[in-house]
Amino acid sequence: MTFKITDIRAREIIDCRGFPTVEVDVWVNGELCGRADVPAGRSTGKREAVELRDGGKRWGGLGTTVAVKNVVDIIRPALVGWDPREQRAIDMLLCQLDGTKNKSNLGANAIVGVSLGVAKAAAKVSGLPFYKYINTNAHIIPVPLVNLINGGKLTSNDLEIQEFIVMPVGANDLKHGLQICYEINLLLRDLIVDKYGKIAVNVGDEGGFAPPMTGINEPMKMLSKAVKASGYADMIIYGMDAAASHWYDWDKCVYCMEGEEMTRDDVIDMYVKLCRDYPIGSIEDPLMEDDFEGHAILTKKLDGVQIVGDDLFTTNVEYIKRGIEVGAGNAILWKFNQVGTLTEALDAADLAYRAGFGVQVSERSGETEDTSIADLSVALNAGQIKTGTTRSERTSKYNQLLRIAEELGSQAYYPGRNFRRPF
Ligand code: 2PG
Ligand code: MG
Repeated sequence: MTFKITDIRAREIIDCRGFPTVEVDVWVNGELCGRADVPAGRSTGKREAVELRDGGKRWGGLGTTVAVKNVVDIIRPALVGWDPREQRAIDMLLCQLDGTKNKSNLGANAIVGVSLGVAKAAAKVSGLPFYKYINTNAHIIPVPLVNLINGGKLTSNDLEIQEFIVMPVGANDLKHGLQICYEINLLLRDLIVDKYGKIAVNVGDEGGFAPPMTGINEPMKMLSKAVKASGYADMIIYGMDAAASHWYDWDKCVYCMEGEEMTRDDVIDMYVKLCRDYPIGSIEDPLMEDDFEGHAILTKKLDGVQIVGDDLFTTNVEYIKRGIEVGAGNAILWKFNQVGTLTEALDAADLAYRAGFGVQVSERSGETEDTSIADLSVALNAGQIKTGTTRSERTSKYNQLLRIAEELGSQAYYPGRNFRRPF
């Protein structure tokens, strides 16, 4: 049977923040086969592929009608007639059509929607679940990194560090792990209400609480209090996304926390002390995104702790290579829209694995009900996923993972403490 893309349609839809984003439909042999929504970041790295926004008055300048038009007028005519299973060739063609290094011509939001939509259409015509189409050996159900306390750009509080996370590494499986994390979340809620009042349990962009805290000690103290109260302390390790570029003063070249200016050495000392005080398993973007050398120093100092590059690597082989060469970090954050096509993002994961780096699949702070990253985390056998706490655009990913785990049955493997290197 031959399969040919017969149409590609696109529209502007609304993401979880109420911002417009792009949705792409890929039709094969006259039938709608693949639909993909494009996520969007807010605490973005400066080396990410560029999403096209309309500017002007409409929707505060955030409109995506130009990106939608690029899909329909430029990409569609180039892809009609292609077999959707030719993912690499199609993605390379998308890069060619764009012609820039950072996808700023057609827009990464146009390109990523088509790339993912094509992959989902190919899975459908192949008669396979999406995760299985990407990898027949997909069987690892990831450990969730549940960010219970939110700060940084994802909230309206003054907490410098973006995400304080629990990882249920001692759980039997994902279902058990989620139960543990959400029980801790309930206890944390009570502690926050007691100390800051009920207004403090409003949530941030990724569904974690956003109380009026600052610094690193106050949130860690309260989080560990909730963990202890839950009785699950021996099953939990902590993670964080420091997103340090966003509390770095780029003019003065210092880090700023709780009104104090800190040098790189001060910040490194802060993490070393923190790792002595708490079982910390994972720190993302601990230093600003240009400091590969500092990341290398910290990775060495915190032997055994996962150091994840998000803004540092932007899921891009060029920067991951640099990180591998100098020993900056030992894991990548994997966000396919940072680089713009699925193929390039899969290459980034391959490169990371070959260098012994971990791969943490991640949401964006702007998500929709599209659950593709759940499937992709299993397809990559990544062993870990960061996809928020409450709010349906987050929990929908966990729910999809629970369905996949059920489908895989006894083949499913939850890596627990081996989340960084599940094999
Ligand atoms: C991050 C992400 C997601 P954003 O920094 O890791 O948690 O945020 O999508 O805004 O870049
Ligand atoms: Mg990050």
